[in-house]
Amino acid sequence: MSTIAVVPGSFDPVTLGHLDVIARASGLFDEVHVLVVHNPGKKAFIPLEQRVALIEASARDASLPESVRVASWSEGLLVDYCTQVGAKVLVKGIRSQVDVAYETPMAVVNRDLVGVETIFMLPDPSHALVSSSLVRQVSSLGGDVSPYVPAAVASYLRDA
Ligand code: COD
Repeated sequence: MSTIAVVPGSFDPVTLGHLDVIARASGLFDEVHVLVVHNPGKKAFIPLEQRVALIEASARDASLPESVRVASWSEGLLVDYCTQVGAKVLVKGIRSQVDVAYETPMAVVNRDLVGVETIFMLPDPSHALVSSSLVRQVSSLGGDVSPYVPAAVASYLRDA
């Protein structure tokens, strides 16, 4: 039976840190579903469909395997998606103790809800300080974000 892992996030926008975690996960699991989750409590910077398209373009440019798929989810629990596709694992990137503190309760609840396990993965240290919010801030103020994001995202933000 193939093992499916879900890498969820807002990906608003996808960064080189996210892409590093997705690439590492693709080496460990038969299928990796990168799931762009709509958070109704957050005002999106980039529309959901565009975030999906940017991850698809970035995965292609990085020559990630076809086992990496991109989807979006805007109804209900994250684990409902996992149940729907038969995924047993969530992969979350961890940059610091702050991420551990934020992610740990969610990991426990997700396991209680449907038995999905969460794996914490460390990015390459060169990407560990990158966040989507930092990219949004630099881009909004007219700065160059190309060191932090895939080329497709840098180009989208330049033209936006
Ligand atoms: N390097 C490595 N990992 C990174 C980096 C980086 N530079 N930047 C971010 N990450 C990790 C984050 O720690 C996170 O694990 C993931 O990448 C996604 O990050 P973001 O910022 O795109 O997304 P978030 O933090 O807004 O998370 C959105 C989720 C939907 C994943 C989250 O809110 C979630 O799991 N929600 C669960 C909703 C639910 O079902 N709740 C009920 C039960 S808990």
